[in-house]
Amino acid sequence: MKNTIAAVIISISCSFIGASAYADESSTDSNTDTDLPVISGEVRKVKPKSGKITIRHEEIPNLDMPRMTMVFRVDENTDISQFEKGDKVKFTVIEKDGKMVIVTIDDDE
Ligand SMILES: [Cu+2]
Repeated sequence: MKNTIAAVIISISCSFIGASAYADESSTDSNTDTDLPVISGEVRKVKPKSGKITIRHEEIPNLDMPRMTMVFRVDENTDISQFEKGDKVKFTVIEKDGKMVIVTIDDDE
């Protein structure tokens, strides 16, 4: 739960700063059961059998990560076989046991 506390502190400090880059994301606490920011990215490589997908991603505010290309994990319930190199995607991601695990991923249409 330390991450939750940190996230709350970050959003509080952002609202004090006012015109921050995260202002839009922090206002999306609507009717979803999670307030994870949705990240845009482009697929570089997919390994469906091992549950790994390489994405060139934009900034990830909840992981305090700048834009980069990296490998993400998906759990066994997430089918990534539909994706291929060059696909534009939108996804949410958490850190779990030191690994970046995708929670949701969809085509960016
Ligand atoms: Cu990254």
